[in-house]
Amino acid sequence: MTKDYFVQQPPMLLNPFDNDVVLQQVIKLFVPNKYHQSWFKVFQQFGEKILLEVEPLGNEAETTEPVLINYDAWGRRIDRVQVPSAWYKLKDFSSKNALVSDGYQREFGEYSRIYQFVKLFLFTPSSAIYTCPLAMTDGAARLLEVYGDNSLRNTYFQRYISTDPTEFYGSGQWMTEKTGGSDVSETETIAEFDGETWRLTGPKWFTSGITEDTAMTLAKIKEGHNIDDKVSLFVLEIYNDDGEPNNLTIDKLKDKLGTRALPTAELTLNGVPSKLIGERGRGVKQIATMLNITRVYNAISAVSYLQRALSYAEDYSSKRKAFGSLLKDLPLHSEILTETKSAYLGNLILTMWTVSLLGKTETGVASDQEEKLLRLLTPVTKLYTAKKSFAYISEMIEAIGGIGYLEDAGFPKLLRDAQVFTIWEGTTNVLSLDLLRVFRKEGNLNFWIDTVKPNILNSHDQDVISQFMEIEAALKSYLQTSSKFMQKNARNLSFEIARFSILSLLFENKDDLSELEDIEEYLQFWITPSPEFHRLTSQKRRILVSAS
Ligand code: MFK
Repeated sequence: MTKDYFVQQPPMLLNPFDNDVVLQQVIKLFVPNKYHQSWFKVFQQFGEKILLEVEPLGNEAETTEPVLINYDAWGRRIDRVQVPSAWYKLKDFSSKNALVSDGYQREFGEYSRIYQFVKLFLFTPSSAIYTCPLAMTDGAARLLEVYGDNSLRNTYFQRYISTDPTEFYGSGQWMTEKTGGSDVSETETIAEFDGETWRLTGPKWFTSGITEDTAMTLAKIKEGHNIDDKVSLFVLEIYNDDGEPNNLTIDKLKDKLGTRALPTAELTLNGVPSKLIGERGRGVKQIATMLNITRVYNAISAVSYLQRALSYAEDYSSKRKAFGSLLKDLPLHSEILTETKSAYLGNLILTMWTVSLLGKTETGVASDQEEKLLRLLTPVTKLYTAKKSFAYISEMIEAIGGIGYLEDAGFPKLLRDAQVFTIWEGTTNVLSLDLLRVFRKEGNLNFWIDTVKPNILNSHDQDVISQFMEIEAALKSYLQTSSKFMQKNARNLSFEIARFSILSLLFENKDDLSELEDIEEYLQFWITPSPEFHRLTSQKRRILVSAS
């Protein structure tokens, strides 16, 4: 008879809303009491749907990766991207559950974006990152809301925000070309008017959401022999009425580190019929509207992935024994979990602040200061959450030990996917430089200092106050330095703006967060000076030299 050896109980995915007290507390900070009960009921039920519907679809999509079939048996070029039916079911689920629509129906006024983003938060880690097409669709909707004419608003916009899967359109965002992922002004795609429509010709190099319906893209307008210096913005339909690629070839699917269920293609446009959006030559400025939405999606996705890894590691720590104790009772193991939870809380509260400012701005109730804060916090939140998410997911995989490293246990996917959050929608460097663009445009940083400083001073925590004074002085000095010096320090600045924004939010809401048992420890984590703080403050002499 064979002996029954020990088999470890695995960590379980539980209802992601019910089991997340941090999320519940943070939501309460940003929305009025009158919504708490009814929203929480919706989120609880939505959490059940995630377990019962989305998780199986996501798993199915992950196990059957997209395939590109360029030719049929007869040698005809067909360029068909084959994805499992689960991928389309995720799309249907998204429209039925109003994952884009909620942000535009605005049932809860300025709070509608928070409502929407909580649902996206719950959806994302189970969805095989179908959130990526949703991000682009939402960004496309916002573009048309701001820049679209009536015809575009009555057609594509209505479809992007539809809750009827037979009407719903998803959109891609085709910016990247071989000439530039960051510097999109170098685009080689040309737009020519043929008397009836604009026709686009050129290469597109990183086109996610190739199975969606439309795409927003950039091209330079050519008239006769003249080609514009600046890019313009266009919308196009990816497939024609017969379901074939619409005057374009799909040349290759990217072989990516993560997000493998999401088809990302290389394309050649061969005269794709397109519509011009907004003003000619203002493509970069206009598509930035879309980027600012997708960057907030990036942040919520990064934080949701971090939460998923943490929830697995926490559950595991209450099931796994080592050295005579459950892992959760081992001081060092528990310390790492607490540190990760602190990171999660801080990143979530920062993201929700940004989401709340987005909602206020879009519904016209934001003050001038809040609009400026949104512009500043969007790149900062995106870059910060991406970096922290990847680092702490790695910690949580380590906390699960050897099984954490196994593909068939499901954890490595979290880390592989999370790497994209640092690249997609702009790298950490590009976003740090975007912060400098905010400085240049806004002239000074007083609107940020005026917002966070009172909360820092009210903390009566001398350590935090003196750190803030140093950062405030450093920031003011930096604004006087050379562009090169500022660029070199842009990451340090961004990271510290993120940390002090989080500290400000935590101190402002400390009493309301008191239900979180370890709130003092979470605060301490954020108070501890970061490497970026040391880098910024240890360079005062260099600042003076650079400024002189
Ligand atoms: C989820 C899975 C994904 C699957 C895999 C994907 C892998 C990754 C594939 C990729 O390729 S991701 C890379 C995506 N690319 C980007 O995110 C673009 C990164 N580059 C930037 O963000 C640049 O900053 C940007 C192209 C937006 C601008 O560069 P420029 O050409 O130097 O812009 P410029 O001249 O400073 O600004 C032009 C106008 O836009 C200015 O306005 P004005 O003309 O009125 O002065 C700017 O103020 C405005 N602007 C720029 N960024 C803005 C903005 N306005 C508002 N918000 C912003 N963020």
